[in-house]
Amino acid sequence: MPKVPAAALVSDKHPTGSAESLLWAIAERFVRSGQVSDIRPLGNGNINSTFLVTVFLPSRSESRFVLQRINAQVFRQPELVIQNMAVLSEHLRCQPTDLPRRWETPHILPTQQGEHFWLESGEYWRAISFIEDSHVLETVESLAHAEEVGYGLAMFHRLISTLPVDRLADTLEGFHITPAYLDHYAQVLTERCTDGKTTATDADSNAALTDALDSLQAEQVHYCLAFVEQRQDWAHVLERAKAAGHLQLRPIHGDPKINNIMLGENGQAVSLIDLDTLKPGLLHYDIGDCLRSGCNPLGEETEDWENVVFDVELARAMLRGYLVQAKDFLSESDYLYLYDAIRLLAFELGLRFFTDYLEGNVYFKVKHPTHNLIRALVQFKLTESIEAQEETLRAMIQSLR
Ligand code: GN1
Ligand code: MG
Repeated sequence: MPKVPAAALVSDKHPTGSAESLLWAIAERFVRSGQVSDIRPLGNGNINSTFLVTVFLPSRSESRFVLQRINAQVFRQPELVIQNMAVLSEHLRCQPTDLPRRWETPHILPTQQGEHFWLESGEYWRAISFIEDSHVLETVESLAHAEEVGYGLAMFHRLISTLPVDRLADTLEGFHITPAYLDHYAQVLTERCTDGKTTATDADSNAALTDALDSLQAEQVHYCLAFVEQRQDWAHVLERAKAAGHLQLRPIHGDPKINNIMLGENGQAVSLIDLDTLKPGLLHYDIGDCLRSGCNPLGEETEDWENVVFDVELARAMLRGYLVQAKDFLSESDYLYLYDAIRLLAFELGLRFFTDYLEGNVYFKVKHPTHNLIRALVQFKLTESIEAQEETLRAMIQSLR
C-alpha cells in the first residue's frame, strides 16, 4: 500500500449526517488497527448496499475492505449467506495452493469481537476482503476479455467442485428455478388483473393491466406478456433435466455476471466477487448467466433495447476459456443442456425484471418506474437473438468439446 500524507488523517473528514456517521461507526467495528479515513459506494449491485472502506493505519499507509449491508428482504436468513462464505474460505484454506496463476477469493473479515457480522438495528453488516490491483468492466470489451471471463468462471467452479454440496445452505429458495419464477409471475398477474377478486389471467384481463398506460408502455407490456406466454412450457427444461437425474446439484456462484469477474492489470481474470448467492445449484445457471451477461455488447442496463443482440463470437471465446479448465467436470448431459441454459437464463432474468415491474419494483433497485420494464425488454431481445442463432450456437458448442 502506498504511504499517504498526514493530511489524510481521519478526524476532520468524519461526516456529521446521522446515516453517514452510523455507516462510519459500523465500519469501525471491523477495524482492528488504524481509523476509517474514507467510505464510498462500490459497484452497481441491484440488491445489497456495498461500500469501499479505506483505513488509515498507524504505519501511515492504507488498507481497504468492502463493507456490505445484506438485504434481508431478499436474503431472509442473512447469517446463512455469511456462513456459506465462511464454509468456502475454510474449504479453500485446505486446497493445494499451487494454482497456475494469480487467483484470489474474497473472504470474511471479522468484527473486533471476532464475529462474522455486525448486527445494527436488525440489519446484517459484513466486511469482506477487497481484491487490490484489479478492476471490473460493465461489458465485454474484446475476445481476449471474453476468454478471461470464461477462464475465471471455470477457475471458481474448479475450486468449489470438491466442496460437498450439502455443506452449503440454500440461502435463497427458488433462485434460478424458472418454474418458481413463472408461478410467482402468474400470481402477480392475477393480482394485478383482477385486484385479487378472481383468478382470471387471460388476454382480456391482461388488458386491464395496460389501461392506465401510455400507448408505448402498453405496447411494451403486451410484447412481454406474449413473450412469456409462448415460452411457458419450454422454461421447465433445466428443472426437468434435474428431476430426471440428467443434471446434478453442485456448489455454484449464482451471479457470475461480467461486473463480478475481476481482472488484473494484465487483463487476466483474478477473482470472482459477490459471493452472496454461493449455494447449491446447477452449473448451467452460472454458465447461462455468465453468457447472457457477457455476450450482450450493449450491456444489461442499455436503454437501446431494440438493438440488443447476442454475440456468438464472444460466446465462443468465453466457452473456450471456460472449457480449458472445466472439461474434466462436465458430463455428456452437461453439454447437451448448454444451449438451453444460455437461452433460459436470459429469459429468466427478463421474466424476473418484468414481474418486478408489474409488482411495483419491490425486488431490484430501480432508478425510475419503468427501469425494470426496459431491463426486461433487453433480456427478451437477447433471448430472441439467442433463439435466432440456435443452430450456430449448438454447432459452436459441439465444436468446442
Ligand atoms: C442481482 O445484486 P446483484 O446486482 O449482484 C440478482 C441477480 C441478477 C442481477 C442482474 C440475489 O444481482 O440474480 O442476475 O441482479 N441477485 C439476486 O443484474 O437476485
Ligand atoms: Mg449478486
